[in-house]
Amino acid sequence: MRFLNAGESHGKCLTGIIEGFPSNIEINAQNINKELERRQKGYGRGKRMSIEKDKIEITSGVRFGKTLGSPISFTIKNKDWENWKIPMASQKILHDEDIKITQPRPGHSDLSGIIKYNHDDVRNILERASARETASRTAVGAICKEFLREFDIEVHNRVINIGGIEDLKITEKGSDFWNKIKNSEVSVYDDEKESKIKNLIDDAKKDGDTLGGVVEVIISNVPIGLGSHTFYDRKIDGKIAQSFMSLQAVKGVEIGDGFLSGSKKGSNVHDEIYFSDKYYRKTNHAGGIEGGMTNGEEIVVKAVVKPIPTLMKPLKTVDIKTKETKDASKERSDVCAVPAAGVILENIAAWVIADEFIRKFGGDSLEEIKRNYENYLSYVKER
Ligand code: EPS
Repeated sequence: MRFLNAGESHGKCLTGIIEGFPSNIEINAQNINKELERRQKGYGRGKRMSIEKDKIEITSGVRFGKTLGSPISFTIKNKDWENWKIPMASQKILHDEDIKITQPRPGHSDLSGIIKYNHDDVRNILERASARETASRTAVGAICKEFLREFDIEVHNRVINIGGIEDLKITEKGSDFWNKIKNSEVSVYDDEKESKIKNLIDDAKKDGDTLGGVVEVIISNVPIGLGSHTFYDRKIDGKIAQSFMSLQAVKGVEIGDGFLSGSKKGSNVHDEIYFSDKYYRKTNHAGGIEGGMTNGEEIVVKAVVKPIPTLMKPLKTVDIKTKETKDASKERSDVCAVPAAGVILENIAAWVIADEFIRKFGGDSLEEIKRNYENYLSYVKER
């Protein structure tokens, strides 16, 4: 499978096309809209989120609620477009030259982008660099979740750190675990931590500052053998890392114990193998992946999200026109988007797993993939 997306943050709409998606998968637009809504939430988001009410409009590839096997295309309208018709017009129209942004923000794509693409207005870069683009990636992932549900594969996320306040407590994941996290305004389990984090976000807002954090994505019920040890671009951990790193603001990804493994001995890092009806491990330091392949345990991936580079109390920069030292430009923005990043990464993970699943169990229709999958499961049972 592959997908393409397009759209500027304040343009008319976001667009996505998925190619290679199998036929006969039930697609419920309400489920996709729920994911889009989750992405918009989270304490610390800015005023833009009160303007947008993201909804998917499927424009091809689905008929009577089921995929056809043809390319699936969709749009998500930007409601804010009404306010940006002139400054973001695609036609050559008379406009105020003073709207140009010339003070690139440290930590943003602004400066490298205008040099690389030879622009004199930072807006020509920031519009596409904006995390608005992630609405379409979330929709793609949500469509993949409709597929993964057929195979009981679940993807969840939780926030384990915002601005240094951690919610890492190892909790027995009871039946309410993920619901509680979904209902938290900052996607944490612990209520006390939630209020501490919200206070921290309020303080950062007052100070004109921003906050980052760490998100954990967990994928369960994945079969043994997605990915491969044989080649660099077939390793599933490599694919997960690439796709996670491609999310705006992500500066690091780890699988399982990740960076912590560097300070431990092998005997404390590797998960011993047992057998009782099937192979299993009592620990999961590997985060469900060994040698570039899934090993049947839960896949556990963490990503660190840096604080948003748009500061209301701006850092110093250089004006690209005058070369004078100035304050960086200020755009309306969020104070903290870590909970939103968690939802996006969850859906990005759904894309990677669905893509690998379809690669391994091949087939053009859901029925064909199911046959192949069940056949593989009975083979694995015999081993
Ligand atoms: C963003 C800046 C803000 C965020 C935006 C990402 O937008 P605006 O400048 O319009 O206020 O709200 O996120 C979204 C629009 C979204 O849908 O997530 C940025 O600079 O990346």
